[in-house]
Amino acid sequence: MTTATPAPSLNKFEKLKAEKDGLELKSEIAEFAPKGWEALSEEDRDHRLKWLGVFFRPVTPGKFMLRMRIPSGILTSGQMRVLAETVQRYGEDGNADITTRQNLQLRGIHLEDIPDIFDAFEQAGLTSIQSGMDNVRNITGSPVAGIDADELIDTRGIARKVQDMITNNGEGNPSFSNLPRKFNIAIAGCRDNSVHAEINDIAFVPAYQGDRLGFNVLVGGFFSAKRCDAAIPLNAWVDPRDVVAVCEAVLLVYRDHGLRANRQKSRLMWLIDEWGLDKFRAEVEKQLGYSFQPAAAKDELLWDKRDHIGIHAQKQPGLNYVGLHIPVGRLYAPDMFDLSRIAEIYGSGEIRLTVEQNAIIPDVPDSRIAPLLKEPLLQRFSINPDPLMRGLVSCTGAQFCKFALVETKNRAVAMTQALDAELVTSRSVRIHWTGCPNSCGQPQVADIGLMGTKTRRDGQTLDAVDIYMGGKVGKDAELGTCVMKAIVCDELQPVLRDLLIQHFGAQPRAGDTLSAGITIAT
Ligand code: SRM
Ligand code: SF4
Repeated sequence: MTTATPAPSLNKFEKLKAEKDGLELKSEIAEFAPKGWEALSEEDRDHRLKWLGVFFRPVTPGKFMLRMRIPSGILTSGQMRVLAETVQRYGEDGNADITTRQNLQLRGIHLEDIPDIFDAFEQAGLTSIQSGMDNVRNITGSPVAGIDADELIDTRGIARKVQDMITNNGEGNPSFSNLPRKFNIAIAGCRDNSVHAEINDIAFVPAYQGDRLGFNVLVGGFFSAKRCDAAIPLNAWVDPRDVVAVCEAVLLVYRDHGLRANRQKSRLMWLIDEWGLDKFRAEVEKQLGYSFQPAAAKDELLWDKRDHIGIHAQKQPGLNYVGLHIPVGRLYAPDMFDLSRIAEIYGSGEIRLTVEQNAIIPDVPDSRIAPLLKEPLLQRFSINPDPLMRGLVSCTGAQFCKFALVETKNRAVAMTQALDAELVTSRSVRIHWTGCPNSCGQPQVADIGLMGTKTRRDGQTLDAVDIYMGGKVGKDAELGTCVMKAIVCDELQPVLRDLLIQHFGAQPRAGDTLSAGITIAT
């Protein structure tokens, strides 16, 4: 396959990629790692290493982050143990975070240890290859694929094959290492759109064509600081066996024709805008070598989104999956060892991750539920969290991310605990925090989304958030919009309290009174 032709006016990143493919660092790492991070060129340190999934963190220089690839968020207890050992042995002040793409990021890693860590990953069937910069991100799929009693299509194998195609079975694939920008793929096999199909560059959602079950294809969904758009129908129906080929064709069209001059206008939707959907579709068909069948008239996303927390009967009689709430996805090495142990003792040795940054233990026999519930880990990783904590999601924020305008994870947990303590809420409310307009914490899909910003008052710069509302997930998903600007973080809790009371049926606990009301149009 040929590689992309760079656009005539090359921006900094196009130049960087044209000068040297980030994947080349793979064969060089054994040589440069022992010299330490200070010896690296700025381009390799800050950017090219991300082709190997190794992220320099300017907030904690010398302590790198490793972003894995875990298709559908499914890993074995053995793999989780290798990741736990990595954090324990090599992570200085290390931890791992479950991400909003059903993935894991490990922290506190020194460059010198990366070759040994990669050897351990290879032996365990793990990879972090091509997980950052202008590459395809973790492939998301239903977290209960293969075990959901109401599943339509088991998407596990498809997601894995898509990853293998993109990464050349984890070896690294120069065919897809120079995309115009990042690229997100989601594959939904269940009725509840558990992958947020609407916010991916390509998404496959289940749909019947006559009596044949396959997928309708959506394209162009994305969030960026400048623009956010839900994916639009490509008017194509795809047999499950053709998903890999369709992903490959779309990626090749995007690679070879995607806009590269301005990185703020490089995501797939910008190409679709420029060409129009009909031309885009025709180019993908040309690449595929056949015409798409038109989309099925309706898709099968008929349910509200589930969060998978709690105990749920599987399609396999006598077995259950148990969803554990992991507050804002934060794990430490002992937690990871414990999850591995629990998955082996009570389940089949498998662990699954969700886009809500939680974990699922599948295949727990009815008879093993009671002893599992007595495990000390379940005191912290509850199967029945408080209603507001249950729907909490947060991006990394200022603790590790240089783009962050505010601290997110710790603040999110503290404020949510306080709100759960002062309010009685009969339903879970999905509150998503994101530290900056890049929207990694997906505030636009939330009931209440909080996007970090700064505001000036009395000559001081203060941490603040813009508030989003109206995000609808599951069937008929819609993106939320900004309803309030620059609420100072120190004054946010009463504002959230009022929103929860006015819009989500929360009640003050006995003895509390309503604070001065805030009214907003949503
Ligand atoms: Fe993100 C960049 C973290 C999901 C949109 N994102 C970053 C970086 C790499 C910036 C950096 O170098 O510091 C962040 C790393 C911080 C760190 O140390 O953890 C980062 N993004 C994350 C994660 C970890 C948030 C989380 O806590 O879960 C998620 C990792 C997913 C994964 O496993 O691969 C993450 N990022 C997302 C999502 C949500 C999604 O995919 O559903 C989005 C919005 C959807 C989208 O991309 O269309 C998202 N991240 C961005 C953007 C804006 C992209 C754009 O087109 O402008 C950036 C900045 C960029 O790429 O220039 C960004
Ligand atoms: Fe960092 Fe901003 Fe993404 Fe949060 S939203 S992880 S602060 S880039």
